[in-house]
Amino acid sequence: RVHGNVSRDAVKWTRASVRTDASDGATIELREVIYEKSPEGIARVTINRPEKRNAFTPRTIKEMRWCMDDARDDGSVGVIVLRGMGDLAFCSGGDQSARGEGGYVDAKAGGSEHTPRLNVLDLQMQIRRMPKPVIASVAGYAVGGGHILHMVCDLTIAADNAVFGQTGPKVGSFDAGYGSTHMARLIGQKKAREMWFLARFYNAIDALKMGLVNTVVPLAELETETAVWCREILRNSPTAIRLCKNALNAAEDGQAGIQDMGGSATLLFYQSAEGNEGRRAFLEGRRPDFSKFQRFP
Ligand code: S0N
Repeated sequence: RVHGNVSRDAVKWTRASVRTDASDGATIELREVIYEKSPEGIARVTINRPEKRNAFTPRTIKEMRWCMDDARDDGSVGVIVLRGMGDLAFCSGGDQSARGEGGYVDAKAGGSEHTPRLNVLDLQMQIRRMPKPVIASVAGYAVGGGHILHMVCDLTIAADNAVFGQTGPKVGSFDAGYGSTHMARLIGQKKAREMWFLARFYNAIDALKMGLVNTVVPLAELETETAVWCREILRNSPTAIRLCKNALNAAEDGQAGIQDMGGSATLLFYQSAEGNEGRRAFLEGRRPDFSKFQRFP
């Protein structure tokens, strides 16, 4: 009864929107990303640029960040899926046609989006700090900055047509942050150096053997298998999962990781009788009485 199989039924997706902070509740136009939610608590962010193998522009990243923010704040969401539109690519990294002389610019948009920026690093941090699991569901190419996006997700489910690799040394870019250091944690120093220095591509089975992905399934089963993993997560304790993610990150992220885990601890303490005794005493203008709270061994 406790460990029974979860349903393999299709997920009932509904298009979701992201609201601005404006009091009229206006929604933001999503042009390069599709955002969906299911009643069972799954949010799905799809990079929708299949004609470019789902390469991202600064605008794509901005839209993904809005969706991730919404998924974080929505208490009905327990797990987030990240994928690319179509079977050919999860994401092919930064859109090279949007790469100006000094970095990525969104030529189609006006205003500040003409400023070169590397906002994908903010998205990486956001996924790391998301207090809910983020699952990369990978069909086709996950290369360049797209490969790093799947690596910073908590779990990766790969279709058997998935291809992984870094292209930076070929196209004049690199990620000296998580893209290098987290990769080395995942697959080891020698393999990470191989992946970056040679810029080879690896198939799904190679990726599984290297510890880059959690499982490989036939392409036709990718969506179902991703749903099953989401459902298994959703029936487990959200707080236990949150703290485990905090701890696993903290071992790598130093002070920033400890701060994130500290935030979760404070969140729990605020909900305790002991935490509330301090708050109530202050509001009631009396000395707090912590004597009734046990000093656990
Ligand atoms: C993905 C590949 C292997 C697919 O090959 P395939 O199937 O033969 O298709 P193609 O014919 O090559 O592509 C189809 C159409 O899609 C366009 N396209 C594909 N990828 C991109 C791309 N990344 N940018 C722009 N366009 C792309 C093709 O041009 C083609 O268009 P048409 O039909 O009009 O000819 C293959 O396409 C490939 O190798 N792609 C390039 C992969 C790549 O080098 N990506 C960039 C790597 N660098 C980054 O991602 C850096 C960004 C980053 O994440 C980062 C991280 C840390 C710090 C900074 C940054 C930063 O932002 O710079």
